[in-house]
Amino acid sequence: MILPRSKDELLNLPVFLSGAEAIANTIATKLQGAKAPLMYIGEQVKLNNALKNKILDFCHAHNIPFVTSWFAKGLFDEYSDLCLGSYNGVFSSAKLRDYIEHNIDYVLDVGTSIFAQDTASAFHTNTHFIEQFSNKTVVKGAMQHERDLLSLFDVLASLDIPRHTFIAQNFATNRPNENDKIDFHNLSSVLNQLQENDRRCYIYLPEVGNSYFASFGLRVRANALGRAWLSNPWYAAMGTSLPYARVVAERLKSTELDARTILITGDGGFHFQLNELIHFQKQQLPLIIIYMRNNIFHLGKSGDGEIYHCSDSQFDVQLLVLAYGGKGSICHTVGQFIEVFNAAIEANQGIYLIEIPCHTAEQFQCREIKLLNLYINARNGNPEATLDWAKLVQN
Ligand SMILES: Cc1ncc(C[n+]2csc(CCOP(=O)(O)OP(=O)(O)O)c2C)c(N)n1
Repeated sequence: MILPRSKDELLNLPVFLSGAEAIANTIATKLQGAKAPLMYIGEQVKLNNALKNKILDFCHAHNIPFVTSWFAKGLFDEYSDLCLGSYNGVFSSAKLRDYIEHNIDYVLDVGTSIFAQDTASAFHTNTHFIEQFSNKTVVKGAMQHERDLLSLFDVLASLDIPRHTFIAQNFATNRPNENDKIDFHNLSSVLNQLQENDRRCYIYLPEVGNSYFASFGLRVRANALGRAWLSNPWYAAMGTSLPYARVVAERLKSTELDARTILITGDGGFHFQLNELIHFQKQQLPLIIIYMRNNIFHLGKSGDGEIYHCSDSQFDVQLLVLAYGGKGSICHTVGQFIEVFNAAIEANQGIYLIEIPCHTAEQFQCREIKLLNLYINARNGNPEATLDWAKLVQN
């Protein structure tokens, strides 16, 4: 086997893409005829900063709003005017759905998965408007480092494409009342308000479990690390959020970026990666842990068996963080959470664990999980759920 002599040789392979002009011209013609175009960005862009920047430049040059798939969440500043957040059919917020499903007339779909994966396609509920939308151009990279997509955007940048009119949308969520119970149903709204009013970027590490689904409601800021939301997909093994958080915290420390590492986790997923905590203590890495405590493995639970009891009401997680030189608090209300969270953000020192006692009642679940459960119940033939789901989809 002949290996390249250097890394540069690998990166500079010739681009055999004779059709770039033809594709770019088609896109330009479509954009010229469109009144409300949209760029839909997928996971191929996740590890390619150059491509991400070219897409951003293109959108800014022509005033084209963009939205990511769920798998590409965390790449862009979701508080900027052109970034509409991440879209996933019926699982998206009502305001985002309304804009996308009633306004757009052309979609440029860039770097989405070759296979329609269920988490990114609204769990195959047939409610993913973009997936079914016909006036769409789909471009997927087939070369190393997406060099074909990079050259396509170079050609696009040289073409005469109009600047579109786009009126900034307001996707802000209401701030829950300070006296409300804090739980999965309002966690993302509370964090969004806090992030909106804070110039420091919160880098979120949601663990697989209810936390993963609740975190799709988060609005994230861009930062120099390139990602503000990192997680394994929901099928993947639990147990990576703390190692991911460690790498993020190490990078923040070495680059002196004014951002914060924020882990959101269920108790089950957290307990079996505790071995990582010692490194935060040894390296004096700041970390905020939002510990959603329900003493069970809740996501995917299908019975009341002992097997789901991952913790015990006697277990004192506050003493555990103390052992690692950290601090913690228990928060029952939105007001308590805001106070404790702000103090931890300011202090930016060591481990700070915010324990939120969580209820399993439906009213305290996040919107995404409620919808998923409704859909599963409808598919299982529950008559009430079938009716509710049909109503929801019609709307
Ligand atoms: C290693 C591993 N075991 C099991 C699962 C299946 N699984 C996905 S979510 C989940 C429950 C998560 O419980 P917890 O961390 O307590 O969070 P909760 O859903 O209760 O908020 C389980 C068991 C998995 N993804 N990975």
